[in-house]
Amino acid sequence: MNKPLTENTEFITSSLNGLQSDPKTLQSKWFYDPAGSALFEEITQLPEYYPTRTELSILEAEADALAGFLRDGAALVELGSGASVKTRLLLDAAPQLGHYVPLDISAQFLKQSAADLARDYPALEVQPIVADFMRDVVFPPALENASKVAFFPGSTLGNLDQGQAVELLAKVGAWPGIDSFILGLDLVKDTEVLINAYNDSAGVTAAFNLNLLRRLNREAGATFDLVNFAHDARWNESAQRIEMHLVSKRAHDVTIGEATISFQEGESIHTENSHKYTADSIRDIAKTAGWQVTEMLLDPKEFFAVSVLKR
Ligand code: AVJ
Repeated sequence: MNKPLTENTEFITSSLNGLQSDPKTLQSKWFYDPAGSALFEEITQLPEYYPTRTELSILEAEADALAGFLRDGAALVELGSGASVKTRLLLDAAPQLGHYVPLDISAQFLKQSAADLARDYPALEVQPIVADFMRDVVFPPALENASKVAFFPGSTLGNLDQGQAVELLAKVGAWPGIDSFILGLDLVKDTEVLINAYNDSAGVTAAFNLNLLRRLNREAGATFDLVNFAHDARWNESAQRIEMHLVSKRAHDVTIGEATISFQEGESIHTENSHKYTADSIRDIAKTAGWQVTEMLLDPKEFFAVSVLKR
């Protein structure tokens, strides 16, 4: 299979491109190599990182209501592959489902989580599709006509800027047979709560951020010395997002193959945007993309929203 090789080439070219831009950037989608995925799992357990457990509490409390949106024989199509507790909460509440279709760019991850779910839900047709859901998803003929409900938990949509988010929602809205969209999004709240969620006291988020440089050293032969960079989480008020940066502590050079990247003291590499929404801004992007929000399920503190969108 040539997928890992292609992905590696894309990681290196896109990273070189970002590091040669001004301001410097690296794409957050590259956080999730095996080490990064393990660190993210650890993040979801941190006391400061409320999104995962809050969304879970909403899904738990409202699983039956959400299952009501899944028709007999329908396909639940998850953006990103979930062998996760969240997926299982929905599957448990909706025995009438016909298909579970996880979409993921990582064939290996997809295979494992699909196998786990197929074993635990023998009545369900588990049909993973290796696909980048930002591009066009092609469904196999057997799924073409199935009624589809998209599921995008975890506030992962928050990584996209508004234009990209609308584009993705519109793309999903054009899938054949698409009926509803269950969308989990983190909400705007007290700035300190937000920043602490991305700057935990145990330093796990810092390690997660710095792992991008480690990955470039491993996979691209880069010469990043991690002690030269500091993790930084900032609230960007006008863009309503948390930004993660890696800030160079001193002026120095790093090489990646033939390329030399020069850093000034205090210069940052912008590594992630995590957009936070309000009830209004969720309705806005949905409407712009041709959807209507019919349900918005919140936790008591109103930290997180699970919305149900209809065509
Ligand atoms: C997986 C994109 C939802 O933005 O909160 C966690 C990733 N970054 N801590 C988020 C993340 C730093 C996470 N998402």
